[in-house]
Order: sequence, then C-alpha cells, then structure tokens
Amino acid sequence: MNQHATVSQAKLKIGHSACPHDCPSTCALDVELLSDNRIGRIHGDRTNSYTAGVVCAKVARYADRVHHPDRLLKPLVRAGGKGEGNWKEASWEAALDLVAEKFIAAEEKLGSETVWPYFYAGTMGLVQRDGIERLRHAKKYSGFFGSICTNLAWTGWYMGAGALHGSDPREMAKSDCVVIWGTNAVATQVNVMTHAVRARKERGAKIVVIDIYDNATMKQADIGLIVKPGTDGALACAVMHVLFRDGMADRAYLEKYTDDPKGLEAHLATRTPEWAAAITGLPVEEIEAFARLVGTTKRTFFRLGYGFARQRNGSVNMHAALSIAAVAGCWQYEGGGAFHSNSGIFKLDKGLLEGTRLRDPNVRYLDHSRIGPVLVNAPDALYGGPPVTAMLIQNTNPANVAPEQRLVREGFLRDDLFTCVHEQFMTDTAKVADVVLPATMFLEHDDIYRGGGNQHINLGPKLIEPPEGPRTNHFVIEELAKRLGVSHLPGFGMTEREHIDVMLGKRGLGDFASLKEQKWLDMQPDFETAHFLKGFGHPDGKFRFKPQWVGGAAPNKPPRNMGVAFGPYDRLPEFPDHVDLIEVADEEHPFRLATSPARSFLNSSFAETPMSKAREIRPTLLVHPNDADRLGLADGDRVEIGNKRGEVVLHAKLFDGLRQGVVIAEGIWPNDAHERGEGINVLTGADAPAPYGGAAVHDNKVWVRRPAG
Ligand SMILES: Nc1nc2c(c(=O)[nH]1)N[C@H]1C(S)=C(S)[C@@H](COP(=O)(O)OP(=O)(O)OC[C@H]3O[C@@H](n4cnc5c(=O)[nH]c(N)nc54)[C@H](O)[C@@H]3O)O[C@H]1N2
Ligand SMILES: Nc1nc2c(c(=O)[nH]1)N[C@H]1C(S)=C(S)[C@@H](COP(=O)(O)OP(=O)(O)OC[C@H]3O[C@@H](n4cnc5c(=O)[nH]c(N)nc54)[C@H](O)[C@@H]3O)O[C@H]1N2
Ligand code: SF4
Ligand SMILES: [Mo]
Repeated sequence: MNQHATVSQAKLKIGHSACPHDCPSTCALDVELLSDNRIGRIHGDRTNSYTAGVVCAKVARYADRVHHPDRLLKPLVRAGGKGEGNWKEASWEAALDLVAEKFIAAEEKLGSETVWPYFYAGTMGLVQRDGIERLRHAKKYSGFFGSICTNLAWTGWYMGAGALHGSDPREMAKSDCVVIWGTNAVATQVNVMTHAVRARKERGAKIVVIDIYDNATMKQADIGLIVKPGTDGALACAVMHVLFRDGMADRAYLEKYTDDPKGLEAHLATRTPEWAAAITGLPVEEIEAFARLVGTTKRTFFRLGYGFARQRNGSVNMHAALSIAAVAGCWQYEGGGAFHSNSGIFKLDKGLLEGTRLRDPNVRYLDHSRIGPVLVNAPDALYGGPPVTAMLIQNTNPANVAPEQRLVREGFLRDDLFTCVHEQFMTDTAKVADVVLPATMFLEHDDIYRGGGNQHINLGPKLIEPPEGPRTNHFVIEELAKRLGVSHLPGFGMTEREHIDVMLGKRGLGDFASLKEQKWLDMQPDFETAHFLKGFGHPDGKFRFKPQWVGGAAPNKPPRNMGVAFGPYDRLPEFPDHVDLIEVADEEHPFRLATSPARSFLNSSFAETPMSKAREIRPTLLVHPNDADRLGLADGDRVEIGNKRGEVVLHAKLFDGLRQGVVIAEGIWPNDAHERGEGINVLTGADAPAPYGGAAVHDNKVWVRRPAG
C-alpha cells in the first residue's frame, strides 16, 4: 500500500452530520474536516440504511458553499433607497437594537399583529427553523400558515390514509414494480433511486415513472408515462377501472379495509381508458398496459411525490393515485403499498421550543404562499387585521420563490414596511430588506433533523467554527427576545443543546450526547402499522375512497381566522376523479407551464455555487419541436412566456419529451438571471387552491411568443 496515502487518510478527520436542506432524503453525512474551520468533501454515510452512502452532487461539494467568497459576514443596514443595493455595515448590537426598535414602534402604532415573522425550510433543523415561533407567540405577532410546499400533497394523502406515513421506503428494494409518480427523484431526492434500482438489479423489478416530461428520472425507467399537467386523477381512475373490469381488484381486501368499494366501482364504470386517454394525452394501450402491470404485480410500491400535487386539483390527484394501492391490495405485501412522507411518525414535542403555551388563539394567521397579496394589503389576505409593517425573515427567499412575484416585490418596496432578513447570501429578498443579518450554516451550529422521506432522526452537531460575523438563528431569536422584553418566558434562555435534550427526553429517546454517539435513531413503525394492516388512520380504520374534504381531521387545516377551507372546495369530487380546477389552456393562453425543479439548484439555494451555475447554464424553456415550429422558434432563441400576472424571457430548448401544448421551465433562477430582473414566479398564482391552500406552481396557463426587440 502506498505509505503516503495511508498517512493522509489516517489524518483525515470525519465529522458526522445530517443534510439540513429542504429535501425529503435528509441524508446522513460524513464530512471531511480539514481544520477547525474548513471542510473537504461530503459523503453519504454508508452505514445509514436509507442514505446508503449516496448524496447528491450539490452537497458532496458543500465546501463551495460554506467557504463561498460571497457569504454574508457583517450585519448591513440600508443606506440608500429600498432595493438600490447601498448598505452600511453595523455591529450586531446596533443592528439588533434597530430591529427591536422598529418592531416596537410598529406594534405601538398598529398592534402586535402588524409584525409578521416569516420563515421556511431553508434549514430543516428544528431548533434553528422553528425557534422563531417562540418569539411570535410570546409577542402575539401574526401567525404563519406555512402552506407553500406540503399542503396540496399531504391533504390528498391524508384524505385517503388518515395518517402521514406509509410502507418503509427501504422496502422499495424488495418490490417487483416501483411506480415513481410525480417526483423527479434523480434530481430532488436521489436516494429513492438507490432503493428502486436495487429492486431492478436484484429481482428484475420494473420501474415506472409518471411525469409530464421525460426528465432525468424517466430516463432511468423501464416504462415512462407522460401525462398532461393536472390529469393524474384521470389516469388513476382508468387504472382502477381496469382493475375492477378485469378481475384484478382485491375484493377481499377492499371489503375489509376500505369505506365504499362498491360505490367506487360503480363510479368508475364510465372512467374508461378511452376517457382517460382524451384527458391525459396517453395512448389507451399505455394505460391498459400499466394497469395490467399493477394488477398482476402484488408487490407494487407507489412512491408518490410532491410535484404532481402542485396543481390546483393536486390533492384530488394525490388521493386518486393513492387509491390504486388499496384497490389492488398491494398494502398486504412486503415491497408493496405506497409512500409519500413519514412526517407523522416522529412525534417530537416542540412545545417548549415553539412557545406553544404562549400562543393566543385570537391572533390572526396569514398565508405563507399569499405573501404577495398580504404585502400589497389585499383585504382578503389580511383577514380584517392591520397591514404588515414589520417582518423578520429566516431561511426563505420569498422575493424569489413565492407566487405572484410582482406583488411580492411591490410589497417589499413599500416605504411603510420594515424588513429584517437573516441570510447566508445576498438573496433577492435580502436585497429588498432594511436590515440584513449574516447567518451560520449547518456545519457551524447544533441542530436535530427528521427525515420526511425516510424514518430517521439525525443529529447535526456543530463541526466547524463559523467565520467571524455570522450568528445562528437561535442567537437572533434570543437576542431579540431580550430587547423585546420576553426573554424571561418559558423556552427562552436555553441553548440549542438544551432544546434538543428536552425534545428527545420527552419522547424517551435519550439526549444530545447519546444521539451524538448513535448518529441517528431509526423510528420506522413495524410492518403491520406501516402497511395499515391494523387499520388506516381514520377513526373506523378504513381507507377512504370518499374523502371528507372539509371539516374532518387533516394535517394542514387552516387556523380559525382563515375559515373552514379555501378555493372552490365545493367542487372537490365525491370519489377519485378528474376535476378541471386547473388553469385550463384557452385561446389567449394556449400553453400549460410547469416550473419543475433543476437538479443543481435546491429551490433558491445553490444558485451561487460554481458547479450549479455551470451545469444549469441559463434560464431555459423546454418547448415541443412542433410547437416551436408553429411559433417560429429555433433552438436557443429568446422566448417570452406570459399571462395576466406578467411575462418572463428565457431561452428555448427544443425537446420532444413532453406533450404538445406543454412548456417547462426548470429551476427557480435568481431574479436577475432573467432579463428585466424578474423571475419565473412572476407567472405563478397566489390564489389558494382547494381545500387547504398551497402553491400550484406547476399549474399555469401561458402564452409563448418571440419577444419584441
Ligand atoms: N416556481 C416555483 N416556485 C417554487 C417551487 C417550485 O417548484 N417552482 N417550489 C416551492 C417549494 S416546494 C418550496 S419548499 C419553496 C422553497 O423556497 P425557499 O424557502 O426560498 O427555499 P430554500 O432555497 O430551501 O431556502 C431559502 C434560504 O434559506 C437560507 N438558509 C439556509 N439555512 C439557513 C439558516 O440556518 N439560517 C438562515 N437565516 N437562513 C438559512 C438559504 O441561504 C436560502 O437562501 O419554494 C417554492 N417555490
Ligand atoms: N435538485 C433539487 N432538489 C430538490 C428541490 C429542488 O428545487 N432541486 N426542491 C426540494 C423541495 S423543497 C421539495 S418539496 C422536493 C420536491 O420534490 P418532488 O416531489 O420531486 O416535487 P417537484 O420538484 O415539485 O416536482 C417533481 C416532478 O413533478 C412533475 N410534475 C409537475 N406537474 C405534474 C403533474 O401534473 N403530473 C405529474 N405526473 N407530474 C407533474 C414535475 O415535472 C417534476 O418532474 O424536492 C426537494 N429537492
Ligand atoms: S439528496 Fe437531499 S438530503 Fe441528500 S445531500 Fe442532497 S440535498 Fe441533502
Ligand atoms: Mo418544498
């Protein structure tokens, strides 16, 4: 063996952590520690049964992000006009004093609800992400109905299963048919592929991918089904129609475990493959073949993603796809059933961290996804309360990622709004702030993580020293609490580790120190529970083909001040179906646009790293060659897409892996990567979909044309 290599390997120190990003995989990480403030490569932990040694390319090169020359290092206070880019540096003391002073002044003028703390999942660490809730509740600031990501998908799943878990995602490796539905797993949660591909290698399993374009995941599939956006409910109905028609429905299972199989069968009588073909754009033979495959393969595993639910009928489509597993009876078999999220299994008590006991139920909530209407003072978005005149923003970049971007920007530029953004980089949102505070990254602070797409609780302890300047979210919340007079209340005055000790301790899972030894906890429920063989989550234990869309239990129900439900909820169907609640194309808007994820970005993150920039190149629109022909567009041409909300310029890429009349813009580019400095979310809508809101970011009718000039 080469002696030199042995020496340098022996020297290489490895720290254990968890990926903090908003990705269902929540990988267990091995981090090369080069010194007390520098890292080398990051690897997936081989001994974690879900991560299985694999991480995405973005995080493998995290050194490029944590040691990036553009990281924010100093608190900044706006010097010129809003959004003009003139800043002066300030000390932490002075910056925090200023924020507290502005919050107090705003509250004195318009009441506490005029302050709106706004945050999301830029870090998934519970302490750093959710501690802001403690400050909110202590101060009676406006509540945050965090809807953008999960509401459409979780609602659809829950309406059927009555609980947020499913078959063990590692069981995909024991499946004979893995259906990857509406998630571009190769790009967005690569570990799904590890387990799915293992099933193909070891047992000859078929991998089916259902999406609206021939994406990186479909390229790895044995069977790819390309549907029109927002039509998955029709496909699911036709599949179930064939299962009943051809004697492949598991009637014994249906009788025992479901609410109304006879009603469903009767309802599906007219939902034929021909009916679905006209709606989805799929040939009848593809629908028949897929149904036969599912009907004859007991160990079929439905891995249902978020993407296909980001349509205004997304909850309906999620519920319809999930219903197939019940009709086929796949739940009874190892390697069979369905999975979307394990968010229901962890049950960590965040009460002290979030200051739940301090919450005043009379304080209004505002909708995360509707920040545009909120900030331009649309009365229906403010729920009868005062305008928002002060904000603290952590772990999210709404000026870039929220729908109706023009309204969001107009709102942020209001003179009577004070905005403090705590960030790692000068994002689109930081650019329009009054005060910008520099934030640490995950390797520089302690936190604890839950895996939505797997079953682990992972620890991410502080492994390196941050540069001089950045401070943790926890620090900012604690320091503001002191200045705002609430730091004596329960939950304040504790360290990150103490909060982790409490959350683990209350659940009998040890503490920070023991978890540091163990690295993670495997919280997988037993087989019968995971597969709902002791009954589904609803009170009667039955899977519901007939959802109780409104009024029953659900994970994302709106708080009291927002009413019982949103959108045209009275049009939600009794049984799985296709409902045209989507933005149907029309004469003025002949195309349907989806804003699918880019592989080298993660939402608005990583747009700053050299590798991601090089791989993604520039904002690009995938256009079918026949459509391009009609529009007189050649590959690489500038192309403008628009609707009543605005218009955006990208470059066309001719691509025949989608249905005609559909266009796709991958990735949420920084706004200034586009001409005119406006990003793709200028085109997406902030109307709340039925029944419990969310953001239908893949559901947009647009026109497509050659730009003038
Ligand atoms: N058009 C379109 N729009 C979309 C989507 C889409 O598919 N298409 N997807 C939607 C979805 S699902 C989501 S979840 C949202 C997500 O959108 P964002 O919430 O913007 O998501 P991220 O990019 O994950 O994180 C935002 C920021 O958190 C910062 N951050 C990370 N860690 C920390 C920390 O410890 N402290 C502080 N203070 N900051 C930190 C990062 O630097 C980053 O700028 O976008 C939504 N918008
Ligand atoms: N590289 C990368 N990884 C990410 C992210 C990212 O932006 N980039 N975002 C992270 C976040 S916050 C989340 S929530 C997850 C989301 O991860 P996913 O569950 O994968 O969801 P999406 O990324 O919204 O979209 C997935 C796929 O759904 C497709 N789709 C859109 N509309 C329809 C439809 O009507 N029917 C069908 N069948 N398919 C449709 C899109 O084209 C896309 O290929 O990924 C996380 N991981
Ligand atoms: S796949 Fe997801 S969880 Fe894993 S390292 Fe990449 S971003 Fe993080
Ligand atoms: Mo998300």
